[in-house]
Amino acid sequence: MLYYINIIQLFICFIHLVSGQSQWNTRDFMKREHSLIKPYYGSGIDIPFWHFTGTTIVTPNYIRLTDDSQSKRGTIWNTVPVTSRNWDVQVHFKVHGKGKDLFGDGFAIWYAKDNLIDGPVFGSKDLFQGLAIILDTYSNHNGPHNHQHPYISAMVNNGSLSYDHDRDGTHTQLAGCEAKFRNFDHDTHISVKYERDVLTVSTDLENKAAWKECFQVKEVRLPTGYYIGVSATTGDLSDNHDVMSVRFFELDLDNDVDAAEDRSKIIPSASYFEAPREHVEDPKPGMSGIKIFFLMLLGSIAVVTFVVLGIMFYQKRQEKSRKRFY
Ligand SMILES: *[C@@H]1O[C@H](CO)[C@@H](O)[C@H](O)[C@H]1NC(C)=O
Ligand SMILES: [Ca+2]
Repeated sequence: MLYYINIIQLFICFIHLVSGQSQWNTRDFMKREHSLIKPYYGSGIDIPFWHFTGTTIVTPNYIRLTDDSQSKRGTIWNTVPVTSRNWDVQVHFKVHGKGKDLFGDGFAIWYAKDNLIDGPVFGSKDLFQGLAIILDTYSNHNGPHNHQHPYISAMVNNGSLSYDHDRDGTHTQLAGCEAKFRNFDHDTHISVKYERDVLTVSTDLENKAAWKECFQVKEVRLPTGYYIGVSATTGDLSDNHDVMSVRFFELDLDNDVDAAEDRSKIIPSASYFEAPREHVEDPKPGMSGIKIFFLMLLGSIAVVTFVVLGIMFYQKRQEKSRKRFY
């Protein structure tokens, strides 16, 4: 019997493997010069095509951008500009730490003009040019929020917009989705696909080897010649932010009429921003206890007076009617 169950399990595993692979790598091919896969080191002391800065450390099995301690900032950047117009970047990552309710800050996947410049936006520079996919684990906003964290969002910037941490970037995001991606034992993946100016972000967080769409945005215009990167930070709160692999697929599209257009000089732009959110004011400072007490006292006095007056009025009328009766 035990033997029989084992065979079934093995078979299920096999099906998972096969179906998983067929869903992932289709006819698109991985470009080695934009990918980061094990073993990370080539023959020399450098990782071919990649540089890292800050607290990033490279181990045989993962690249740790930050460990689970405060005030860390680490990045890893591809050093070869992307010439493909249509692509899919798949990042195998792991965010984990001892914090059960408090952890942060998160990490970002970049397609940006400037690589290797550290800064305050999840480890990389603000006022960037390009695309940021932000996996924000900590909600900085004190007031009511329209979504839960962890939260994945996209921001496209021509260098003029500043990422606002206090609002968790909600005023500059194109779209977003809630996604619990922390502290899993199984593998977690994200795919950032840019195809015919449509940006699609999907995740595989449930160990199903299948992509689940997080959001899709049309009419996103990104130039060629930018760099792929991943960066992370911790602040007062922390997490381990690990990258296991980055796989870059050039998408081979049939009849791509625009393929000949030179996109190297265009400025990053997006037509659709998320519908402006209802602007929720932060709560006003509450009334002091004494004020509330006096208001309630005044209220009770008013009620009592009203009731007493009512009773007096009623009695007077009764008296009057009695007098009339006799
Ligand atoms: C840059 O983006 C801002 C905000 O979306 C926009 O107002 C501005 O016109 C853009 N500048 C250029 C040069 O495209
Ligand atoms: Ca945040």
